[in-house]
Amino acid sequence: MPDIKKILVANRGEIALRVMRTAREMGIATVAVYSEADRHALHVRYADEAVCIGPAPSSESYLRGDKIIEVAQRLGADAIHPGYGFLSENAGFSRAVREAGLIFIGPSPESIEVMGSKLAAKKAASQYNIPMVPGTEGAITDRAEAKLISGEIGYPILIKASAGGGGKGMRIVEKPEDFDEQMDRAVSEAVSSFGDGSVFIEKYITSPKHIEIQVLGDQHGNIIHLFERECSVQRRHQKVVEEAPSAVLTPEIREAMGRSAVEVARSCQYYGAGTVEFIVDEALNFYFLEMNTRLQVEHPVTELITGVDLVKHMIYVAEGKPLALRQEDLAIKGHAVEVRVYAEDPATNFLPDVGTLHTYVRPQGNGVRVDDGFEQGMEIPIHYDPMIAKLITYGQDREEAIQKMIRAIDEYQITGVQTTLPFCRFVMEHEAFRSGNFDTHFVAKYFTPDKLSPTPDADYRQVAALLTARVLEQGRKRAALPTPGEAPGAVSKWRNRKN
Ligand code: MV4
Repeated sequence: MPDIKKILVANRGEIALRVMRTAREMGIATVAVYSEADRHALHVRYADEAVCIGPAPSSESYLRGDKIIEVAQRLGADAIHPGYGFLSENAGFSRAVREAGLIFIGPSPESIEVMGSKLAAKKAASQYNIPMVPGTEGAITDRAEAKLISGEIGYPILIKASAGGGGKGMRIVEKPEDFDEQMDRAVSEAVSSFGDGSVFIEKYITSPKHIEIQVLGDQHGNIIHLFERECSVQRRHQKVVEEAPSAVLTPEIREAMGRSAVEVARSCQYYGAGTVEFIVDEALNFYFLEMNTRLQVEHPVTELITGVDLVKHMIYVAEGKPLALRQEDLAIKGHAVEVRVYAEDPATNFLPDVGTLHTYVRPQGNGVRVDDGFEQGMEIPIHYDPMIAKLITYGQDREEAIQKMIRAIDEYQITGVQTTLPFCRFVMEHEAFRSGNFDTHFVAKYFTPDKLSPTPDADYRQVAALLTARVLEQGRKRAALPTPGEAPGAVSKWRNRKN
């Protein structure tokens, strides 16, 4: 394949800028596409050329693969980078890009398809020696048999939708008596959300950490990993804080997870950048859950601890070049932490708070990286994800990275919208986070809005928060949504290992 000379970035915001910056460093021209809501966006200004592709709703702009391919062809781009979200994990788009004679900077449509189905992914992975949570082998067809298997696995079990994602279509079953009811719910939720009622069963790991491995493959069968990211601090399946490396992995487990992740990638002949997601229990047993076939939001922490520009290598391998990195040359140096700064109000149960950035002053200095797509005076559109920025700090060790993060959060000046910065500061200061002794229940277990340092209009906010919390609580009771959590006072055994 020829070298890429011009890349169209089929995305917006910080990730569009992130990709264009590396393209520019490589002497590659850039094309931005944008919606009517993004006319003044930074990614539009940064690009060498920019084309409006439609109205604000993403279904009429950033999800219009046909229009985007047409623009690429008309402007003579030879490749498309999809970023994350939008069309990034759409096998049909990746196929259409290729059929149009363009390079898709990402994996093959076949890899995307296999990993897009949890059952297909597990089936592919089962051909290799990859640890997986005990459970049913395929989709459940015989309920009596499924109940029997659940008894053998031992309750609690988890029913998962094969087409599910982001925690959607998941049901915990605590005891055999609840099996039928939860199964009915899981199937009907899977049908209504994904149009696919296939579900399977796994043992429910009650207090897991979410640890994922970054992988990178070329089109010649070479696959490497770039160590782990710890992403356990989430709320409602939305990651809030990510870091690399994990505070609890030993070098041996790290290596075993890395090897397993490479095998998962191999099981679908993966090339490009990808992420293999594991859950890790308190005894540090790890289990493969799923694979994300895109560049992830939190990729910068991996870049900081490895010194590798992931987008640059995505471009190389998309050109058909062999991997320019060898596993044995990679090592972890230092520690990186990322927090996601959202235009959401932590005092009102994280309701989106979009509006104009009246003040917007980024933190700076040693060890601070800000990936964002906004400037002071700009408006955050309501049409898209309300993430304002990713704030990433890097230090010689975990303590230093966290101290830099607290300093950077305090330097960050944002007015006009409420942000998750005070919440991120709460996490950074929390004893459980500091010790490494935390799991995916961190936010549910420890966070209430009264834990935030007071802001000038705290009184007003607290009243609003109480009202909102009450309304949401009523809503949750009505919908009888599961609130996965562990027994109050349960003691977790995570230890912050110093490697
Ligand atoms: C699990 C699990 C416990 N046991 N599977 C949530 C989203 C999807 N990626 C998988 N998820 C989980 N699968 C078994 N067998 C707990 C979760 C889970 C979770 C995983 C990672 C990060 C945050 C989470 C929050 C709740 C549940």
